[in-house]
Amino acid sequence: MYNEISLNALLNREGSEGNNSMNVSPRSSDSVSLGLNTYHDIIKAPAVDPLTGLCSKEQFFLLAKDFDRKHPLEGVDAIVLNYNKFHLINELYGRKFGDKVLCAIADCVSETAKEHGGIACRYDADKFYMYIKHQKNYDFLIHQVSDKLAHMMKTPDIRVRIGIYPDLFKDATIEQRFDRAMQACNSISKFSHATSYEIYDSKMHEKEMFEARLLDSIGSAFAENQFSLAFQPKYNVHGNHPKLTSAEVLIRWKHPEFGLVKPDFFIPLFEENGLIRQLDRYVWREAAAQIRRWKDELGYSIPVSVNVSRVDIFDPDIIDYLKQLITDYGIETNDLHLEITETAYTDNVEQIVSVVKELQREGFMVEMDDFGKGYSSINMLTNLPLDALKLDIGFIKDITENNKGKNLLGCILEIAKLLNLTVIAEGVENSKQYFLLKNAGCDEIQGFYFSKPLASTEFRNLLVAEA
Ligand code: G
Ligand code: G
Ligand code: MN
Repeated sequence: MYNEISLNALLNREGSEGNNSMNVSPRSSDSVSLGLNTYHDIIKAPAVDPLTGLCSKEQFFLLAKDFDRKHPLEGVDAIVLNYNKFHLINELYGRKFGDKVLCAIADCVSETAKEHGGIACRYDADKFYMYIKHQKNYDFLIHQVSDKLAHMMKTPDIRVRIGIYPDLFKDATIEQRFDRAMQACNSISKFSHATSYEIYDSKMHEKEMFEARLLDSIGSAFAENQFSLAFQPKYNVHGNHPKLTSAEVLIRWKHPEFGLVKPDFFIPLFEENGLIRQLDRYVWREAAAQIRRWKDELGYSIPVSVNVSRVDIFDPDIIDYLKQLITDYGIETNDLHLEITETAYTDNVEQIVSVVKELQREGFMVEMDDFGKGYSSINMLTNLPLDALKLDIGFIKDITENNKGKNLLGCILEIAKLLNLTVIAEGVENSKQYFLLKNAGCDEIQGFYFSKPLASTEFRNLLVAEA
């Protein structure tokens, strides 16, 4: 039934019945009046998605563009539908059933698009796109693309995250509009329990523009030394008096226009476009140089830990680069500790295990950062090469008021002792938290209770004062 595409092409005014929708069959030139080039492109592009019979995404974009060309003043909406946890349906009920559900979704989505004078396609896997006439209200989507389906298929409730880009800014290309709809879609939590939609708004637009300008200024940031290192003290709390023993290096960006930009904001941006590798290498080199300077000035080494992005783990030269740093500055591998975020371990277990094993063989100390933030698993801990565990700030936050948290802390510390891991608590802000963590057996403590991150000279002064 799907060999001949009969999709409701957009709002072609030459179409029949006075409404501005019509059927487009890309294989018969008489039923559609497109420009010659477009027509050529359309027949060259794969026509259908073989599983669902919806038009292919290539066709979809060509038809949407063609509509825009013909109806520059018509309001339209770009809509992205992301069906949650679809792989679970495959796993629980088998692929064949999964395929059936996808076809049912395709029918629902394409019917909805048709009813609103538009077209639909399956973008990939369980992601669908719709391009429809501009709507004033989108509540109908919830029923049309999820409730109705769940009814039809009797599947476990199917949740959809829906992102919408209404045609407000006439300057955007079709691809940009769908990217923005996708951004709106991604702003809905993956863990949301109901089907919901989000409309791309001016706040998202501003954020996007800000990010673009930040990315644009990265080149001059390196050239003009806008990045600097802050050192947050880490105290060993075994004895009666806490002892300042090391620091975590945190990057700071002093932007000439935006002021101090927080790493929480720009690290993910740098990770997305791969620049994180350059940034982290810069930080590691500066940290190694600082370890050297303190060694010369004080006569002893102060180990510091640097953050290693999950992206760095895929850098084939990471080990050689770090080894070279040690040689260049004449320091020891155990002076430079490496903090690797917990989610890097869950994302790509095999890669990380081999890289971390090699780093440890070379003598580097490896700390798992943000432990307790993601899907921490005890099994993961026993199987991974590691020297230290850094408890996530979120875990510490309400630990003094939370009995479950206290018990869990006890368990984690017991397991850590069995595995010979040092346990570091970060984000410790007050004496109540401090004493609870110290008495429970944490080895090191970092946080505002002792000190905020400091400039290198301030950190040195503190070292000297406490020696
Ligand atoms: O203190 P602060 O707001 O600086 O840190 C925010 C987050 O940014 C932390 O999760 C920290 O791990 C990360 N971060 C800080 N400095 C660096 C760095 O040099 N490289 C990487 N990859 N992450 C960093
Ligand atoms: O790399 P990591 O995710 O561990 O980075 C630590 C982050 O926590 C940094 O942003 C640092 O500035 C911040 N931080 C450090 N100590 C405290 C603290 O005691 N309280 C709070 N709220 N934040 C802290
Ligand atoms: Mn860290």
